[in-house]
Amino acid sequence: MYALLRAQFPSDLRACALEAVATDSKRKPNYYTWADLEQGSAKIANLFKSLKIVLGSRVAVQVEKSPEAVMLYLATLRAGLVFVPLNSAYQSSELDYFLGNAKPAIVICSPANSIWIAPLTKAHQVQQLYTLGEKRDGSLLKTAAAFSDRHNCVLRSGQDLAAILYTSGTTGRSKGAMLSHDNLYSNALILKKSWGWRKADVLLHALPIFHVHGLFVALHGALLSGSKMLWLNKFDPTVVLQNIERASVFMGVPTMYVRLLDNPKFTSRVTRNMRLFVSGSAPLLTETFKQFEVTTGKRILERYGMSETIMLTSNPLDGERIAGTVGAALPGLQLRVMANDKSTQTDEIGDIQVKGLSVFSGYWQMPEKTAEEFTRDGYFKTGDVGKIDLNGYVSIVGRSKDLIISGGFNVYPKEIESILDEIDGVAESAVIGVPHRDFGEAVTAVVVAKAGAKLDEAAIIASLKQSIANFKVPKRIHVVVELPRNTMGKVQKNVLRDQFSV
Ligand code: MCA
Ligand code: AMP
Repeated sequence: MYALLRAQFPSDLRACALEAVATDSKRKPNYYTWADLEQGSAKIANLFKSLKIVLGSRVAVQVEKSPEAVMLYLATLRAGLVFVPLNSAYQSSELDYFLGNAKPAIVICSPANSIWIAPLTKAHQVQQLYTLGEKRDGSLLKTAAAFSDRHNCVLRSGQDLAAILYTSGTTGRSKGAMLSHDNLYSNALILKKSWGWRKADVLLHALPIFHVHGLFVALHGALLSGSKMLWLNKFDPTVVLQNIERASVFMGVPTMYVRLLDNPKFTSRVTRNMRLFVSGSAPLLTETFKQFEVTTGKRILERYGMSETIMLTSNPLDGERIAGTVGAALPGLQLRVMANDKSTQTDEIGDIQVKGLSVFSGYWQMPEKTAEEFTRDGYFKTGDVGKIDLNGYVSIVGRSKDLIISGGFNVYPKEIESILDEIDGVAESAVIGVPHRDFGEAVTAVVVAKAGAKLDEAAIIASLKQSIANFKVPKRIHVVVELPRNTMGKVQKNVLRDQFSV
């Protein structure tokens, strides 16, 4: 993958590849040339090579977003190792699971977290732990500095693993989606063509880089086109607005668009140089799509994808972008909607299944789970429910998986329910997503107290914040006498959603 990206770098490596925009107005931007990316990643790749670990070993990375984190990603590919990005919000029990499952040879964490991650790496017999901070601090860069800035990319086959992306599971256990170099490259190439990427583009990159959206869709697009990036370590509408006039492409989750539209300075004037706004990871409300068009005179291009498949469908670059749809299947991908074991008719609702070049090979170390998620004829069951119209546009109308998407992050109710059920005084719980103006859906818990026990919402929320990533913590906890159940004894989450949606 690295060699293919590298082949598209501009011939003049002294050109600016990435401008790290200062989020603090007193600080100056930092400029990184293409040569900086090449040489910085070479040093880290040479450091990894010196460790003499087996090709295909995992490199688990939980760091804050920074240009050096991009070099670390590129270095992992160059060294023939497998990149395992982890959400920077994950806490100790979550990391313990990922390290136990991925069994990485190398872990890189932020300097601040090393105090609690170091004992975990010991427990999981991780060979090497390095730290990498947002300000070029930490042991990784210090150690890599002694190595050569030239490195011959280790050749891997297209089927070899390039990355494992953890995605939550319906049973509460996260599953590692295994993505090969071919999966990554084929999708990047298709998106480059479909979205008309060109060298003159400037990508305003404000997404996190521990997920498919920011790491593959956005970053690969720019690297594969030799396009410059304006790099924001965090999404901040004010900083986006200060820089948007210098950009031509922006990618975001719907929450980011809602927040931009809330800012009176977001106008057709500041967005006049932009040629492409892409939205994905969660449903974009028709209302947001329309308000965006009224405000900027431009239509957001909505697309649909998954960690297991990278991008599957896209509204067209040229042609009608239709609100409430995610566009047609991308070239190289077969998408069908199934009901009662048959392909549906036009506009008939059913389960979305996909097959194609970017579809993963399975879940890391979970052959049974993998077998369950593929049909006999090799289609992956997405767990999304949708329909296809006469023109081939796909609409997602729901999910067959019990999943909440909050601000573009996935939360599986089962995981939160298991944690709530362990709390003193909780007899049982149900976790649902309710509509939320900012996050699209808000994680909400409904709990039943044990006889005689008193439950305190604020205390439960505070204790959850100590143990799980913040975005998973319910925004509200409602205490009820009993949970509504159907005749089979199953909790009726739809009843709870109606009751607790405000
Ligand atoms: C932050 N908080 C959240 C979320 N993010 N709560 C619920 N859902 C969230 N997504 C918490 C914070 O910890 C804080 O809690 C409070 O909410 C307010 O935080 P705020 O400062 O407003 O949040 P933020 O730091 O500005 O983050 C919002 C965000 C972020 C920028 C929208 O959530 C984000 O970067 N989302 C993008 C996710 C993404 O890249 N998804 C792609 C997945 P407290 O007040 O208690 O401290 S890839 C994928 O899905 C597929 C492949 C695809 O199709 O792309
Ligand atoms: P992840 O597990 O983080 O890769 O999330 C993938 C899921 O995000 C998909 O299965 C969909 O449910 C959802 N998703 C991604 N893009 C869209 C979109 N444009 N509209 C609706 N849902 C989406």
